[in-house]
Formats: sequence, structure tokens, C-alpha cells
Amino acid sequence: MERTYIMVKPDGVERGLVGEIIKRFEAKGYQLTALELMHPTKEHLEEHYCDLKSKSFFPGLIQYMLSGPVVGMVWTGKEAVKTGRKLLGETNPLASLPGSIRGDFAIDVGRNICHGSDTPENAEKEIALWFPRGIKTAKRDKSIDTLI
Ligand code: 3AN
Repeated sequence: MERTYIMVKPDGVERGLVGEIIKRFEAKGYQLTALELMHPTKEHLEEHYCDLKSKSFFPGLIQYMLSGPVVGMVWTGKEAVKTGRKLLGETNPLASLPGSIRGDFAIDVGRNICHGSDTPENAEKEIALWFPRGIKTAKRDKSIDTLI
């Protein structure tokens, strides 16, 4: 099963959109595999966005990402990376169709609410970066159901 790293950025957390984003991934049928509210360091964010280091907006992007906590999540399921990005919408929210998260809730590329991995390989790299202690995948113990 494919996994993707989805992160609610500081503006999404501040605007109270964490539940809305979780709701959309759950409704689509993906399984929540990990979730944590985090306060990443500058160095951690520079590593996450290392491919964008040469971009003029890089310092502003890091500053924005440091402006408050983020919620990191791992979602698992069929084609989680590609479909996850469809649920998020385009990088530029103005190009995102209504019905997507950015299409419904954002207008600025520099305040686009959420992040989603762009390839399965990058998803695994990002999951290792944001959840370095690993993820428990044990299922709920259903034997408890016979006790009630
Ligand atoms: P995505 O997050 O959709 O994969 P990337 O990886 O190209 O897009 O960009 C990462 C983040 O950098 C975006 N989510 C956005 O916050 C920021 N960003 C991208 N392009 C711009 C831009 N032209 N101006 C300001 N910020 C940008």
C-alpha cells in the first residue's frame, strides 16, 4: 500500500482547518497512519524544502513555515501520493478547482495551507524526515469486541 506525507502548514493550523483536511482524506478512503503537531526547526524545514533552495521565495517560505506549529500526517492507501495531491489542489490556489482544499480555502501561493508529497519516493523520504522514530502499524485489537 502506498503512503504519502501530508502536512497542514501554519496558516492551515491557525485557521482551524486541520479537522477539515483530515475529514477529506478519511472520506476519500485513506487510512490515517501517523499524526503529530510539531514545531520544526529552521534546519529541519531547509532539509524538507532542499530542492527549492535556489528559489527567490525560499527565505520567505522558511519564515512562513516557522510562524507556528504544523500538523504532520501519514496517509496510506491506493495511489495515496497522486490522489492526495488532487485532494490538495494546485500549488497556486488560484489555479485550484473548487472542491480541492486549496481551491476552497486559499488564494495565495505563499499561504497555501497544506503540503503533499509529489512522488512515492519523496513520500518515503519525507516520512523518514518527519517521523524519524518510525510508525507503528499495528491494527486495533478486535478481540476486545467479544467482551461487550
Ligand atoms: P507543492 O507544495 O504544491 O508541492 P512546491 O514544492 O513547488 O509546491 O513548493 C513548495 C511550497 O513553496 C509551496 N507549497 C508554497 O508554499 C511555496 N511556493 C511555491 N511557489 C511559490 C511562489 N512562486 N511564491 C511563494 N511561495 C511559493
